[in-house]
Amino acid sequence: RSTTAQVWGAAEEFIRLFHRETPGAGDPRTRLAAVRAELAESGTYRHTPQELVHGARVAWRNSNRCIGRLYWNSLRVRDRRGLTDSDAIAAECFEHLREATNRGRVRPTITVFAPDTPQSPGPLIWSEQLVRYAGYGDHHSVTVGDARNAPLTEALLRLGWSGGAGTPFDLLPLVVQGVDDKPRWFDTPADAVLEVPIRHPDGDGGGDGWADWGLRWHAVPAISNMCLEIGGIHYPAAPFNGWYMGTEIGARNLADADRYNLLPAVGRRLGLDTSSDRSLWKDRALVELNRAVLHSFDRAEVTIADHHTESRRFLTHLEREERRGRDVGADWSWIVPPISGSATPVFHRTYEDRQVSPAYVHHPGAQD
Ligand code: HEM
Ligand code: NRG
Repeated sequence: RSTTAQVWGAAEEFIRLFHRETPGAGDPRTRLAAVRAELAESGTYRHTPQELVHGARVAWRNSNRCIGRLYWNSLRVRDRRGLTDSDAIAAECFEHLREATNRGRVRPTITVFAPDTPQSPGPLIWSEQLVRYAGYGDHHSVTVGDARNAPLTEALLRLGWSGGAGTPFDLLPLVVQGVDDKPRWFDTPADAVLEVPIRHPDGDGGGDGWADWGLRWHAVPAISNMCLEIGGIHYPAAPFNGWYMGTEIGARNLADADRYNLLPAVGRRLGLDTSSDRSLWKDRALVELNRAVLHSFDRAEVTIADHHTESRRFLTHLEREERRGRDVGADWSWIVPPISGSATPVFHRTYEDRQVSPAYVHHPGAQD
């Protein structure tokens, strides 16, 4: 836990940044005096709604692993700092999903729940994302579903969840731990989650039976296990979302050998020679799987970016920030897309990977 002196140091830096970057916010001195007094009195302080909005946006701007930062200043912020109980938090997470999904026109959104206080830690969302598919089996051999979520699936079964239908795409309940409470699980309402069936644009020319295969993915990636840190205040439950970049699904979630491991099946459907690495069947299967993902989201009219477009936007972001006199940190190994890296402009340069605040940070012990 942070000392009052540490909170004050971070608070002062943030309040100055907020006033520097917010036209009309005026001289920071009055606000700094008020924060100082509140801190001395209570050991914490409350952000104004405007400070919260700017803090959440700047935390996105400071996310070195994120290629999608061009639109950082239009993040929608849902202020739910009054909520500490798991049932109210779960209900607002589901409402977040509905609003962010927006029937396919995905809107970058964050919902901020109660912060840590000197009296007690804030609420915690155990689920890595608001929408996750079950992984059944044990850690070593997951037989059905998303192996990444096998630990969460097991935790849910221990908490009394009776399991899903046993398909590869069973929606897991959301696990929330309210303030002064144990973790509880909440079934995800069907109307809160939009999913996209995966088809290939060439129909059977892209290999037999994509339609009958039953592949799907959810429309909205909403990370729910990172802590939002603004000016020394920690918001441990602050789920946020943007839209997907196609490669996240087509080159990682469905393709990684320790996730859905679909490349061999795609290769066979395409009639490729899967007996030799040198036929580049994996590379060809990756391209076709990624074409299928982009095509399917387009067909369903759900927002998704391709990696070429999102890479160009990121360079625009770098230029724009530079013109504003701000350095942009970035982590090359996360920014460069997992396929065709060298065909995108983000590959051909280096970045400074400095950590600055406000920030989204992983809770200790959480998956990265
Ligand atoms: C990471 C794209 C919106 C914060 C990433 C990654 C991609 C990405 C491709 C790497 C993910 C991976 O390799 O697993 C996008 C796109 C967005 C978007 C296309 C569309 C608007 C946002 C928003 C926030 C955000 C709204 C926060 C407000 C982050 C953070 C990470 C990240 C913190 C690192 C996650 C980690 O460490 O596991 N983003 N993003 N992004 N993004 Fe974004
Ligand atoms: N790769 C993960 C999601 C990580 C964040 N990606 C975003 N974030 N696009 C996956 O589910 O595939 N976002 O806030 O839009």
